[in-house]
Amino acid sequence: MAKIDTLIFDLDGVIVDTAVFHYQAWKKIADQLGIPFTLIDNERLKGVSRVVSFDILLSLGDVKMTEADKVSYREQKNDWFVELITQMKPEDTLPGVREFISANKALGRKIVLGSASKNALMVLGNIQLKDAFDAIMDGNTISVAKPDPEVFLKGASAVNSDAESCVVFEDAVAGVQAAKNGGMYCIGIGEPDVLGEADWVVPDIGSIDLNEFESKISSL
Ligand code: B16
Ligand code: MG
Repeated sequence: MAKIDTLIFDLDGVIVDTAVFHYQAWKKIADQLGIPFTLIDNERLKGVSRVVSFDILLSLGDVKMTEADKVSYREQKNDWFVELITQMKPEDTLPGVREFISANKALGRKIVLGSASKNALMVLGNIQLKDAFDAIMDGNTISVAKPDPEVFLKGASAVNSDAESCVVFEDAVAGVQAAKNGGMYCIGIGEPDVLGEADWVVPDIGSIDLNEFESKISSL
């Protein structure tokens, strides 16, 4: 039995609702390129890096382009995304997240970020939550995209924890797979029919009952 001492949070779709901003920015690129792109297609882009996201988008329309053109489309998408996140405020933190983090910090647990985003620090700065984290792993500190477990394993090791002592909170299929590939207990944030590989699926952090959470993790 492992004692859970570390909680690793994904950012987009778990702490803040920036998943919708990613979708809006990619949708503009898709429209420019004449690629059909729906919210269902967007599930495949969640949690994966910007480079992989654009390759998936291009594959949806069977569009090919040079590497130089890819770079400029990715930059354009990021400019639109950054425009949206610069407006973010502490009130944009998803309901219950601050309280859940505080309650777990009070129990002595380490709080870690495990995000694929290169914009994670900007988002955490804008919502004024950066100081709550004992370690931050993001798109600038990792080399392989989810579903590879690198981001979570590096996060665990940054706070001297190991995989069996961590719980990961993830909203993306690729992120749930990354947590499971790393040997970690994973709480899916979203729909059970999308995140079926997670150990427990809840609609959002705010709906997690603390007693139920303690009872689940104490039996691991
Ligand atoms: P950026 P997460 C991920 O963040 C997003 O879910 C994914 O849609 C995005 O492509 C990726 O970050 C890269 O983001 O373009 O800002 O570097 O969910 O892992 O926190
Ligand atoms: Mg996410």
